[in-house]
Amino acid sequence: MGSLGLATINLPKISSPVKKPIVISTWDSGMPVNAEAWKILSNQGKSVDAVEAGAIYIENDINCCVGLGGFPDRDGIVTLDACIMDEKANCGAVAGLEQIKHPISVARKLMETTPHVILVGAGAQQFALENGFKLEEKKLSDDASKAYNQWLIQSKYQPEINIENKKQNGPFAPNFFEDGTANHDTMGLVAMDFNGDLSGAVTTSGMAYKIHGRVGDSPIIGAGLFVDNEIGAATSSGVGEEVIRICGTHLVVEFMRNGYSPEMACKKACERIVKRDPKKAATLQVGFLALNKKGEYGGYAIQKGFVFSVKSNDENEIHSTKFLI
Ligand code: SD4
Repeated sequence: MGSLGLATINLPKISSPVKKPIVISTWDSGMPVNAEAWKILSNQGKSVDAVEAGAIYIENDINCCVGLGGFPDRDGIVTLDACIMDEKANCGAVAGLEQIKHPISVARKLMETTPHVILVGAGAQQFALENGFKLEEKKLSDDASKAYNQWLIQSKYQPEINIENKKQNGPFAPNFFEDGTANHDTMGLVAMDFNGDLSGAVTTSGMAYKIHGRVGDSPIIGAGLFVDNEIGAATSSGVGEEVIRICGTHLVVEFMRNGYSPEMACKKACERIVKRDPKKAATLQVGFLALNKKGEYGGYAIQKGFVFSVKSNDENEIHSTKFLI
């Protein structure tokens, strides 16, 4: 009984319905990636299958800077990073993988058939070959080769902010400039399926002209990708070293656990990077993208220009994020 002697009525809590299935991915190049993932999600398939399918799609595109069509390191070698994580926190990753077309599927194979989480370099390639993946020719795509030869003239490692977004002729136009500067369209995607289960995948050739052997955030669980099926999932793009320093996507998920919306959680992670070294942060880009268990999503970036793609039953769009600087 209440203080006025009235019976207390337990009103039902009003909450918006969970938006599912849904897939969100980095950059405008995420649109066809989402479409591929959607084929699985819309048929009540599993989110882990959907994110892998999306990553495979973009790894297949030789004109895109993910996968073997990507830009090389400073020694002229394309080395690939990828990871995948499912709703049970199973995860697998490969780093510095050469001459294998689908690093995301090698990562999944590792996740599903071994007790390990990360394989690197020659060991990752050996594992891929032992599991039936084909060794591809050691060759740069025409675009990558032109850009690399141009870059060699100055040989300066200087990641360009948002180069992914500066392409003039559509998502899959050549991703480099006259002077050979280029970054990469890291593809990170997170999805929730019909059951409400979350998964994520990331695939990239990493920062162009990196030191041979350098590993970015993309294949590091908790940096480039994190999934907690109780809370949400997050992925990142941009200068990987900055993301690794703050365990970026794990941090984003923890902020969501503490009640922040996906957008605010991404914002707070960006602030963490800027706070450490504001001067340096002004020269680089990092963007985060997050999805929570309600199907709410959001992103935030250090600089202007980070965009992401969303596909659900009522949306098929590119969104730009807010930014700090
Ligand atoms: C890396 N985070 O290797 C990646 C690069 C990237 O869009 O996201 N480019 O550090």
